[in-house]
Parts: sequence; C-alpha cells; structure tokens
Amino acid sequence: MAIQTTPTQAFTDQRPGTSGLRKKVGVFMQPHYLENFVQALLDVLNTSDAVGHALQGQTLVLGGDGRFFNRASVQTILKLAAANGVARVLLGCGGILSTPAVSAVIRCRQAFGGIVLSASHNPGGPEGDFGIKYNASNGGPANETLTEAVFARTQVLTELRMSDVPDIDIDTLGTRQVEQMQVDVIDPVADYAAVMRGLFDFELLRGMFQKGFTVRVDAMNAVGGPYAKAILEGELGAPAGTVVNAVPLEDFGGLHPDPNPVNAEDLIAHMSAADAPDFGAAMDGDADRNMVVGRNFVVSPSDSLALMTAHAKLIPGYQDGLLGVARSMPTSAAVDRVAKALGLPCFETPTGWKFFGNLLDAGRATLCGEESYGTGSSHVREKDGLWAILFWLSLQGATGKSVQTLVQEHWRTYGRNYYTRHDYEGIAVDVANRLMADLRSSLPGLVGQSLGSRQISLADDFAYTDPVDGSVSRNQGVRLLFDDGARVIFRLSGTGTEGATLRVYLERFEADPACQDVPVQAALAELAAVAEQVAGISVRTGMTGPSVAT
Ligand code: VG1
Ligand code: CO
Repeated sequence: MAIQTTPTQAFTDQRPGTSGLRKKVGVFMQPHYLENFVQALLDVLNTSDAVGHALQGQTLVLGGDGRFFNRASVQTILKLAAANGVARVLLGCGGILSTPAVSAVIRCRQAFGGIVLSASHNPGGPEGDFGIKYNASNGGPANETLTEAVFARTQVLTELRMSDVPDIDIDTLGTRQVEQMQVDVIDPVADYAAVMRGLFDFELLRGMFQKGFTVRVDAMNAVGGPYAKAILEGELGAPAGTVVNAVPLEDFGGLHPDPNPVNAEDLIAHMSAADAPDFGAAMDGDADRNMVVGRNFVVSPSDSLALMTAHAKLIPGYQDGLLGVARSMPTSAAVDRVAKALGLPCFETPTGWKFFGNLLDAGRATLCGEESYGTGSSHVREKDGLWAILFWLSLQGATGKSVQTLVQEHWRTYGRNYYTRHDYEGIAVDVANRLMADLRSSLPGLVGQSLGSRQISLADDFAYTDPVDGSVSRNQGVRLLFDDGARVIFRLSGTGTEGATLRVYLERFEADPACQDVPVQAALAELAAVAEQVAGISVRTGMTGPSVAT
C-alpha cells in the first residue's frame, strides 16, 4: 500500500457558495471531482500563510448528513487526508455528523478543522444534491478568504496525492489506521450532547415530559434523528415516537429536508389536528435549521430569534445575559427592537453563517439568527436545530406558556414585524442576472419615489464591513427601505444547483395590537406588489407568483 500521485485536470465550477460547494450528485461523482476539491482544500490548509499555521500533523473532524454518496466520499477523503500529512481524523460513526455536531467536536477536541459532507436543506438521493464544506478551528464555516483560496487552487490543480489502501470499517467505534494516519471512529452524538447538557436545565425538561407535555420532532429522515432521539427520548425521557422520521436515509425518504411549512407539511398537519401535541419542530438535512410550531401556530424564524433574545436569561446557559445579537440582513428587524430595549449591541451581516463567526469569537454577539430557519449561539459556530428546539422547550417549561401565547405576548410588547420570503425557483440564470443588474442600476433613481402608500428612503446594494477584521463583502442583496421601516430585499440564492433562485424578502412593522393577527401574506400583499412593480418578476420570468412563500 502506498501513496500515489495521479495527474488531474481542473474543473472550472468549484467555487463554494453561501455554504460550501453544492452540486448535483452526478457532478460530484465524475472521476476526480470530489478528489480535486479536497486536494485543493488540503493544499491550501497546508500553506501556512493561508490560515496562519499548517495542517501537517494535525487533527481533522469528518462526517456528513448521511445522504447518498456520503459513505463513498468518507473513504475517498480519508485516503487523500492520509496522503497529505493529516495525523488524525475524528470520524463520526457511519460517516454521520450533523453540522452543529462537527462544530462541537472541533471545539471540544481542539481540532484543526472539519469537513462536513452535506447539501443541507437540498434534496438528496442519486438524483439529488451533494455538498462539502470546511469548518475552521473555531468550529465555524470557512471565511471568504479561505473559500476563495480553495477555489483559486482548484483552478490550477494538476495532481492528486492519495493512498491506495482498501476502504476501512467506518461503522464500529474504535481506532484504525490509513497509512500513517490514525482514524478514530467516534460516537456522533456524545460531544454535542455534553454541550447541550451544559446549557439547558435537563431536570426541568425531564419534569415536563413526566407531567405529560407532548412533543413531535420531525427529523425529516435526515441527520437530526439520532441526536434528537438520544437527547429527547434517551436522556430526557420523552416517550418513544416523539421523534419521527428519525433514521437518516440516503434520499431522505424522498422528502425535501427543508423545515418550513411547505416542505414539512406533515408536521403542520399534525400540529393543526384536534389531538395536536403541545409543541412541534422540524430540522433540515444537516440538522442546523429548525422550524418551531405550536398548536395551530407557526413561528417565523425572525420572531424566534427575537423571542430567544427577550427571554434568554430564563435559560441557564444565558442567565448572565447576552453580549450582543446578530442577524443576517434579510432577517426581519424584530430582534433589533428587543436588542434596543435591552441595551444590547445588534449586528446586521450578509446571508450565511460564516459572517457570524468573528462576532462570536470576539465576544460581541451571543445569539445569531437568519430568516431561513436558522438560529444559534456562541456554544458552537454553526446554527443549531436541536439547540433551538431545546431552547423553545425550555421557554415553555420556564414560563408555563404555550408557543402561541409567548409569540403573541411578544408582539403586544414589542410590536410585530410582519415578514415573508418569496422564492422564485428555477429561473434561467441569464434572466435572473439581468433582473438583478437592472435593479442595481435603477437604485439611484428610486430614493424619494413613492410606491403604494410608502416612500423609498434608502435603496442600495448591501455591503458589510466586518467590525472585527475589517474585511468588506459587497453585493450582498438589493434593499429598498421605506419611510415607515418597511423593507423589500432582493437577492439570488447561493445554495441552489439548478438555474437561479430569486429570493424576495418582505417586511413591515405593525405597532397596533389590534392589527397584529392578520394572515401574513395578506398583511404583506401591498409590499409584494411593490416588489413586482420595481423588479418586473412576472414579466421577466413568466411566473405568476413565487414557487414557495415562507
Ligand atoms: C440559504 C439561506 C441562508 C443560509 C444558507 C445555508 O442561502 O438563505 O440564510 O445560511 O442557505 O443554510 P441562499 O444563498 O440559498 O439564500 V443550510 O442549512 O442550506 O447550510
Ligand atoms: Co442546513
């Protein structure tokens, strides 16, 4: 058995997007496609000036969400890692690790970094998507400097270094060897569960289940299942069957593992049935997203972040208060109102969890969130689905109030930020690019214009200067801000694998308690018309409405 050097040719399309490199499985299964990207990553990590110190002799964490091609990829990556100076790999048993668990393992074991095999909320299976992302030694997604360096390396790559050893057993705990490299097959749940134990009052939660509090967690046949089962049913004594669709399947059982009311319709149906449980939740493919649902009541992710901020001190892990909060730009400003009331710093970042890392590392934010069903805290450097579920369970336990009561009381106190996201999927790439380009060039003329009942007070393309390292990220989304605080935002998705997806984010504030219970789409219909008027979506795309509204 030896390390082989094999010539290879660059692929031009290996630039990571919002969250790693995502492609159709067929693209990833082309000869050398995965190998090239991983070789480029290892090359960059072995160049000491890219990340400060080199990977040689260090430990990497490896695991994925269990989707099709996960297992084969693990074997390939082990052979590449062994040939490129990695001393040790901590591999989730069965090749399984959720995204937040990778983050937890990196941090708990002080690893150099970790590789996550996941296309997250994108569908899986032979016809679905696959993905790979790299997390740095803080446990968080690689920053743009690193991902750009990896892309640049993929463009000039000429050879692969890989061991030719046979595949190893990845399904039993224990230590084995690939060439000189040690592979520790670890329990995927243990480190993560320890972190949860340190944040939440498990006695309180156990007591809730003992008293008959009922919960339905839909893991959507994805990687959150083993974590939710071990913690909720195992440690906290929730009855068997509390977690459904709990076994990670290679094709997620045909489900689209994106926890929103459209794709998690089965959970929504259960939560509106006569015998609905007290609390419901779902997670996505790699278990970093969450949707929380009360009886007949869906919580908007932006509101979820605001409520968590308002009530954080009820949770042991946050009882001393928060250092600050952060949200992505398209996320509603509901959390801003809470931060203001509590005197907390509040940051507005571009879309994607990688932008929260510096704020968390620098101790400037404790909670972070995105409108795309993502919330998390400084306990790891990723958004975290099960953490959010435990947080909401704890809020109900500590207050004795239902989800609906908690949210409606919040609106009465802080006002309501009506919020929706309209996705237009499968648009031709050139049509989408032209739409955005035309929007950008129309920006200077828009300020001061009246549209509907409002006037535009600011129209720009969002740019972010990282307050910690001063790096600047431009072109992060076109935003129209209105004189009454309403917002319309346009951006193109950076996680899709087919055509382009236009995301239109609509928000308006309602202070009057008598007007806070209008159905969301009705409450935002006028702003949707404004978006159409400004961008000409239906004329350009031929679509009469969004493919998905969440
Ligand atoms: C989407 C969401 C973004 C999220 C990203 C990764 O990105 O909008 O908020 O961070 O997915 O989530 P985009 O570029 O498609 O809008 V996950 O759970 O798919 O890693
Ligand atoms: Co995800």
